[in-house]
Amino acid sequence: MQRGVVAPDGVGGEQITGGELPVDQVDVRLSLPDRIIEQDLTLPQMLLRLGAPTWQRRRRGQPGSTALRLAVWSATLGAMEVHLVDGTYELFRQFFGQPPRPGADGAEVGAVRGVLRSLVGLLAGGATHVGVATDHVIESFRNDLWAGYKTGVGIDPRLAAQFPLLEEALTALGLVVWPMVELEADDALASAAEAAARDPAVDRVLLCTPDKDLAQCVVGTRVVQLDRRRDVVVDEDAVRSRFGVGPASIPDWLALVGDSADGFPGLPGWGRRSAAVVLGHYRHLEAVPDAVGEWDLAVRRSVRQAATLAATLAEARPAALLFRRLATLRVDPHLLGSVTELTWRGPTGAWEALCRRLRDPVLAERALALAERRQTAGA
Ligand SMILES: [Mn+2]
Repeated sequence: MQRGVVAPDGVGGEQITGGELPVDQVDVRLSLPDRIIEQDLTLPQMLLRLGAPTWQRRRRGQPGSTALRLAVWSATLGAMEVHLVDGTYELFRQFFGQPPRPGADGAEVGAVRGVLRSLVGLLAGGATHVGVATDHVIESFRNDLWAGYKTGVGIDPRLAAQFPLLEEALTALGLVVWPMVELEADDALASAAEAAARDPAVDRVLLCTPDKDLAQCVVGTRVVQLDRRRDVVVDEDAVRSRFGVGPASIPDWLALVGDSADGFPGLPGWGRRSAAVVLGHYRHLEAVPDAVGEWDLAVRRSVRQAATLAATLAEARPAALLFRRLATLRVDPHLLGSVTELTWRGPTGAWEALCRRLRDPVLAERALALAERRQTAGA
């Protein structure tokens, strides 16, 4: 695997490892892949497209951050990344973010078109291995475990009707799609992430969703979450600073705090902070003693109403364990065999007809041209 090298002016091929280095002293042309040069981007835009992990808004303007980003980026260049996209989230996001738009047959297609445009943008930005998970039906095995778990009831019919079209459209674009029925899209993302991370050729797995459920799948800087809307990468350190616990404790944390989006309440009185302090120490629910007198002294002192919380947990333990089961993503070892299955090789023969249904010839052309450029570059 070829690694990129960033060369400061006049010092050919030298790797930057730190220190201050103004952007205008770096000859980035030396090591950029063609796909990035073609687009005539500024350096920050290139870094963003290449997915340099530290390129986050909150770092902007920090002293030394340019050199740091360059060093990280040079390590990332040429690296193999796998993008696992939450199709359900993308469809909701586009539905509420795009004006309505009828397709050729009069049916609403605005959200599907928005997702396709967004994903063609992801490919144009350099993504090579992509899989998309959707909730073919919103209901899953979790609805049998808890009556209040989220269902498809109340979803705008103009949104619900676009799910089958989305799956068809993504397939036509040439992407791998996992339409989930018994398990949810979240479970598919967890399954694919685990399979991809096992492959030593993979440098980084990006779970493209801001959903906090997926924080349990984050591993170091190798399996991370990417919030595409805000351009924020969440690695294991970021999970810890956001939730106060590591990825392994996220299902326990969600069980105590609850998840209104998924439809379970958590335990009364327990909040983000108390869950973080208690699970930060004990990691899992089973390890938290029933009697507050047996709690670690520092933990007892740093949560308010410790006695009440301990009593609530002692009494509602079966419910807490059930909620944790709901919050725990289920890995299907057969979902993804090899990451090479996820290589994007361009649209299928159904693509142009599909874009005619969406009344979007520009999108059709963009994906076809991109595929052609890839083929030329790879030949
Ligand atoms: Mn979720």
